[in-house]
Parts: sequence; structure tokens; C-alpha cells
Amino acid sequence: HHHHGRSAGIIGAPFSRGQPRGGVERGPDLIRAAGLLNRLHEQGCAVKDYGNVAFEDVVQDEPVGLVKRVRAVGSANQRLSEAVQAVKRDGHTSVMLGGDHSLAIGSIHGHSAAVGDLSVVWVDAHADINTPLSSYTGNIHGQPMSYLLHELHTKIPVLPNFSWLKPCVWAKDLVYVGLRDVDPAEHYILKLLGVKVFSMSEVDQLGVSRVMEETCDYLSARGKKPIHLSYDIDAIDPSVTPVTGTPVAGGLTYREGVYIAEHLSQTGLLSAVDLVEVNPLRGQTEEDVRSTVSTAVELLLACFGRLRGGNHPLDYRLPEP
Ligand code: 6HN
Ligand code: MN
Ligand code: MN
Ligand code: MN
Repeated sequence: HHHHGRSAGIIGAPFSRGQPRGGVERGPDLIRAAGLLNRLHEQGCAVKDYGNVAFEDVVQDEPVGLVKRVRAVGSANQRLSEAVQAVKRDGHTSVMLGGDHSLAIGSIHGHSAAVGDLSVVWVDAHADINTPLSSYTGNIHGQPMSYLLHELHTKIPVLPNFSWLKPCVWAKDLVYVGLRDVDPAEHYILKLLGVKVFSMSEVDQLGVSRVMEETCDYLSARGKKPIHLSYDIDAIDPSVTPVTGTPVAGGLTYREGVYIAEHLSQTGLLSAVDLVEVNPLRGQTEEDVRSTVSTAVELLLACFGRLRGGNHPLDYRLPEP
């Protein structure tokens, strides 16, 4: 085996209560079954599978205002945060396989608790920055960034099973890529806080290579911090990754999606990755599921140094005749 510094600690998070559609809890096992661990290992990455987080079965979970499944989401993210902290303490790049995007709360909290201040790159069709009071769906997968930002702390009500959570990200350390379905309240927040956003308009205008160059320039000008990449599979165009709960037309191409992961990997700062919102029950055909899951795997391989131009081990030597 040839392991060259990179190592992945895989955490499965089979959780769906941040949104109403069943099936997204099957994401972790599907992505593993598509060969993620073997493929990472084959490309020279050390891999440790921490298994699936055992989530508490919350039975009494009445809505809090409009917000659904608050207690289940709070409890799940507390456990996930602890799991991510353990992976970071062991020295791995954390890979959280979701599950829905409410899991970014625990994943980013745990990452920050272990390593300190972070840069966050959020690749998604959606901004997921509604507050519990601005959301009109009540789904917490549309809210995680609001819970995590210091600047929004005073806008977040006290919620059951969330007392463990303290904000840990500054708005200046957050960059969005791929947005194309942003609610009015979310747009107001992004402008109010001056968050750096590369929506699909900017991807069209600048091209993905300039978007990523500007993303990394922007973040490194604010101090080189470990990067947390939160990758929602719905950032990619639904023609490629249809198997997801809230598909939006006009997304990133497969190539743009892979390029984003390649570019962040090359910074050497990638410290944790979320891959969320793969929901096999949303597919029309087997091919829809295969295409979505295999894209998820390719994105993760690119996060761990895989380049489309090829790779070879540092100590590779040609066979002598
Ligand atoms: N996701 N903005 C909508 C909401 O319900 O707040 C959609 C959220 C989608 C969340 O895709 O992770
Ligand atoms: Mn090995
Ligand atoms: Mn999304
Ligand atoms: Mn999302």
C-alpha cells in the first residue's frame, strides 16, 4: 500500500428528519456500496470507516412554531458533532455521508470544536440560511447556516435539544457556490452580512476556474484556516444527479462539480467534507440512482487528490527490464 499523507475518516449519518422525504437516510450505505472506501484506498488514501452514527429515536417531537422535528435534529447533530470531533482528534480528514443537510450543523460544529476557526465552502443550489423564524417550509435542512453563524446568534430562538450548540463560523469565512434557489429572507441575510456568493450567474459569467480561484483568494486573504466543504448533491444539475429531495434546474455540470472538489483538494487545507441529500427514493429509474451515487463518489475522490489528468505515487518507479 502507498499512503501519502492523506487519510479519510468516514462517518455515516443516516438521518432524514431535517426534511419530510424518506429515503435520504439510505445515502451513507449506498455511497459505501458504490465502492467509495476501496476507491479511496486504491488512490493512495488511508481510510478508516467509523460506521454509522446511532441516532436517538425521538418520539415526542411536536413542531416548534413552524419548525419540524426540532428535537430529533438537535439530538442527531449533537451526536454527529461528537463523532466528527473524534475523527479530527484521530488526525483524519472527516467525511460525513448524509443524510439531509441539517447534518451540517453537527458536522461543522464538531469540526470547529476540534480544530478552531474554519473556512466554510457551501456548494448547493440553496443557501440553507433561513432562521427558524424566517423559514416558510419549517424544514431544518434549509436552516443550518443560520444556527452556525455568530452574526445571526440573536435571531435564533431557544430550541429544545439545541442548548449544546454555540455559533462557530464568521460570515467572512463563508463562501457559497452554485446558488440558484434562494428565498427572500435568505437573500436579505446574505446581503446584510456581506457573504461571498458565487451563484450560478457568477459561474456562467466567470467560469468555474475563476470562481474557485476567487473563492480561495478570498478565504486565504482572511487567514489560511482549515476548510470545511459542505457539498449538497443538488448543486449539480438534476440531469446528472436527479436523485435528491429538492432538485433545481440549471445546476453545475459534472465537470464543474468535479473541478470544485479538485481545486479545494489542491489547497491542502481541506479538513472536512459533507456529502448530503442523496435520496434513492426520489429516482424514476435505476440509472438515476446509479448516476447520482457515482457522481457523489467521484466528487469525494476528487476531494482526496484524484485528478482527471492522472496521479501516481510519489515513490513510483518504472519496472526495470
Ligand atoms: N437543501 N429554501 C428552502 C427551505 O425549505 O428553506 C429549500 C431548502 C433546501 C435545503 O437542499 O439542503
Ligand atoms: Mn492500506
Ligand atoms: Mn440544496
Ligand atoms: Mn443544502
